[in-house]
Amino acid sequence: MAALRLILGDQLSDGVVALRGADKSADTILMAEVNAEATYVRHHKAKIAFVFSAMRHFAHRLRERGFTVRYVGIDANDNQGSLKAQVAHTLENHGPFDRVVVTKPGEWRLLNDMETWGDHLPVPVDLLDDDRFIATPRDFADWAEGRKQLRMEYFYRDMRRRTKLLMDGDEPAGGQWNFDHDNRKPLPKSVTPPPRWFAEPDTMTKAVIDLVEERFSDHFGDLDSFGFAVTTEGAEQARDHFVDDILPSFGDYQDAMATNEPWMWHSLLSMYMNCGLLDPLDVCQRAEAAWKDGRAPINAVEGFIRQIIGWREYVRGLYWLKMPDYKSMNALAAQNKLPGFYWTGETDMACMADAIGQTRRYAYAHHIQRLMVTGNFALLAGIHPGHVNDWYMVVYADAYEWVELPNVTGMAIFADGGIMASKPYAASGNYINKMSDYCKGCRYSVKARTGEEACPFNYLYWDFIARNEDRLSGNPRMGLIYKNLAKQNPDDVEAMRTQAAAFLEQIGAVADAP
Ligand code: FAD
Ligand code: DLZ
Ligand code: SF4
Repeated sequence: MAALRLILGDQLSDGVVALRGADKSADTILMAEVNAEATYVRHHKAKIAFVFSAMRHFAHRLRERGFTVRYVGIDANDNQGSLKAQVAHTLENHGPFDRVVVTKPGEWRLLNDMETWGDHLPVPVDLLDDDRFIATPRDFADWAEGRKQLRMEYFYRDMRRRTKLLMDGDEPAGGQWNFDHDNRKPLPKSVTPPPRWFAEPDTMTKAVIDLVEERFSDHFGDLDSFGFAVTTEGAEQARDHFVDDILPSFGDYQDAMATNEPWMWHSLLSMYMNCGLLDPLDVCQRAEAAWKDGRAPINAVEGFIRQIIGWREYVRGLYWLKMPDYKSMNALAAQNKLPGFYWTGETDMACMADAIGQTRRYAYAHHIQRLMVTGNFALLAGIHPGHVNDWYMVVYADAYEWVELPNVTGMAIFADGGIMASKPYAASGNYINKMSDYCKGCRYSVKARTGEEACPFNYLYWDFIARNEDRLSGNPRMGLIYKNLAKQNPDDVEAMRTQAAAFLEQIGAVADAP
């Protein structure tokens, strides 16, 4: 008998488990562009175009490999609007099939839904574990068991041992696990980020761009600069460009930001790894080979590999360990609304305008912009985690809840109360000034803490520290900050808090009265 094998938009890997063991002469592969997935959050137009075009190219690739593929476009007459309805419709009209085979989805909401499909469909549903990660959710749970703190650094060391990446026997290559102290440099004036490779949209991608522009015209973001690769070969070209031309300086300026420089030395590979076009372990092995051949220094290669086998694996493990409760955590009782400029980019804060502007244009911002600019602002302004998570899910081409949620709720806004980070990543304008040139072109003064010219990050920072004193002063890593607060003139603190309240009111962030 024949199986119906469903492949989702982020399962575009040749070796994905649902394809393994398929009988090409009998089975059918189902891929469907459905409204439910395109609008459960109102994804950036470029994300929808990227996923749809990559799905269409992958379907073509599967046909070339000899599979029978039923591809349902978003405008197809028989499009049922959701994955479950599309599967039911296919079983009824294009069978007979004796079972449905699916790789477990990356998001809890969809797995939870799929677990009930078998109760409603006429055939059983085989939900297979996604093995495109190094650690399984079980591995992570075992690692987490009995630990008081789930610090990424220790998990990462286990992943190094397991993958044997950058290992010299049992010891870390180069004598250290982590070379981060070499990786915190601001960008010197004399150094310019290198030009980057982008894909030229082919006919199929252009058609998808037109379709998305028309059908999802009210979604956030622009499509004019669309340059994502949408095939395995294209993603491999992006990977090789990164490893050959960019990786050697990846570490040096990893935390740096610069006006109108969206890419710096970042890899721009997350969207390809997250949708399955690139294999993360293979990417890491190629980076390691560059170090072994003397093409890239250890601080760059270790820093890069840590992001993938460390952070990427860690956040996925944490997500599956803590969901579904993780999504409703709000440890700092943040209640405010997301200001409108998160959507328009229209604000006098030069750092926010730059990060949001490039997010609209490219569906991309690098880590420090996400964490220390837009994330930090949301933390300081006390914006409700639901609003912050929605925004991050909407705006980035690489956003899937398994990776977005821990990064926002855990890392950026401390809404999990310290499960992920040992203290909030709260910072005044001083940090942004140190790591970027934004403040030079800003109408606010980063040196001023109160008054018309004062940088909002400054008074919002002290308001955040003061209003969370009961929650955070017991945290040993916050001790110095609270000592500093105690030393300040109470009138100065009060003035900053008053200005913070007025500013939040002015930008429309203050929560409506219950
Ligand atoms: P690089 O800087 O080149 O890093 C290399 C790779 O390491 C990335 O491609 C990514 O796969 C991985 N990586 C690096 N940092 C992280 C991290 N903290 N968590 C998981 N993987 C990491 N990443 C997403 O893939 N999707 C998201 O929705 C997402 N949302 C984020 C939201 C916030 C508030 C923050 C602070 C971070 C978020 N990240 C997210 C993590 C990180 O910012 C992006 O992975 C990175 O910016 C992608 O760009 P890049 O490929 O150029 O990364
Ligand atoms: C992100 C996305 C979008 C925009 N559209 C589709 C789609 O139409 N069909 C599909 O199969 N997958 C899509 N995806 C990816 C899914 O949302 C993703 O598989 C789940 O969120 C689980 O990670
Ligand atoms: Fe951002 Fe403040 Fe610097 Fe302006 S002065 S760019 S608001 S940190």
